[in-house]
Amino acid sequence: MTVSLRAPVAAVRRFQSWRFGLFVHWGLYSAAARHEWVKYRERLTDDQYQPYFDTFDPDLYEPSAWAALAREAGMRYAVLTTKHHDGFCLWDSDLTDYKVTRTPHGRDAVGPFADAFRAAGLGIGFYHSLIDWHHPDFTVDSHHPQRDDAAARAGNAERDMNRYTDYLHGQVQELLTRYGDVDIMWFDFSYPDKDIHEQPITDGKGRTAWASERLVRTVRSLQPDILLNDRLDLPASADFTTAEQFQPAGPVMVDGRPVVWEGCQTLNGSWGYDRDNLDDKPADLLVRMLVDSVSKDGNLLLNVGPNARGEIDPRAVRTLREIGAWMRLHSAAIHDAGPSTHQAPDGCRYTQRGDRLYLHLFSWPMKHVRLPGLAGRARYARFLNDHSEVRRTEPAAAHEGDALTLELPIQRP
Ligand code: FUL
Repeated sequence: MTVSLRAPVAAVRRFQSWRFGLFVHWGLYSAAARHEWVKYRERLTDDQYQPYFDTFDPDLYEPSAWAALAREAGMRYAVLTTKHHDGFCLWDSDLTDYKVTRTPHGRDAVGPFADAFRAAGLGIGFYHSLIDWHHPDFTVDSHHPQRDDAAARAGNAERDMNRYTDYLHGQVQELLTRYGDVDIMWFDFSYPDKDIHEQPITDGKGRTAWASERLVRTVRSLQPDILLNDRLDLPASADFTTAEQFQPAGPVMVDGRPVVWEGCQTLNGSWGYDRDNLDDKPADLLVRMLVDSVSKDGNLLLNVGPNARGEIDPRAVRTLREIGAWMRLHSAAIHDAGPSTHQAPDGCRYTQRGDRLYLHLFSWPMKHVRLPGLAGRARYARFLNDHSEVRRTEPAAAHEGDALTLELPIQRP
């Protein structure tokens, strides 16, 4: 049997129709509450990190509340960190004791997540770190995670990567056989240094740590419709490209062709719960990022970092609700929508769904907006928030150009 490295087109289209999703970074680092990279950044030893494991007791973990909030925000899918770089597993893996069922919580956390989000009608994805600061066959030591570090990487020549590969593949199999249909497998092997990114980690015999092609074949044979992101060292398997914390200038191109892409954004620069970081992006900026993404044919995966009790903090809740208030009235311009072939005027974006063109004004102009190329093209114009008519003026004569002019009220709706 031959298994394609790519997801079926219908699954990719469905993913694109969702447009807006929730990213959830949750793990032991949520207790440290100062960034999910805390172990690396502060060079914490395993012993120093251990208290977060010994006390992990998210007594308020209620994924149906997360799912309800995601729905309210107008999101259509959610991606959970099953294992982040620290190696801690949120499910009851048979392959390690470094897992949620050995903490005071004592229960699987991935199953309830999958059930709650599916029950709310949302798609689900699993983030899974390919690098592992806890596994003895992957890390040099916990002070020295193998990332961006040539010396640490050179140490790999002495290693046998097979044990780590077996572990990784075995864990992915667990995730893809225990929880029903999974829509997205969001692997993470991302190195800021592009040169390093392009060279897979190998041992002395040239074996890569994650044997990507075999891994992808396993994933696809277990879940034929699943989507994979582009963070394996195997471009042929990427169903979508990831833009991390930036808005691409236009539709994302790879080798001169537009590709499916998903931007991922934090609320405040940290993916994990970061208690003292008040650098929150306001909801209206996040709405503009969402609109901008859709206008460039992308999705937005917006992150929250629940705290160690399992709750999304009140500031994040407020932001998501504010986005939800906008989505309640404007989601027609987002879900199932995509870019337009029309060129939006400066400071504006177009999204389009069928023959409906949605104009998004990032700043409120003085009374009029001119839409080049649209003279004679619009049957009707209205606001989305209240379906009130927007009066429009066509050019009176050919020499007046091809712009349609909309008349706007003084007060921004
Ligand atoms: C990065 C990771 O290192 C971050 O911690 C986060 O998970 C982000 C989405 O991907 O590469």
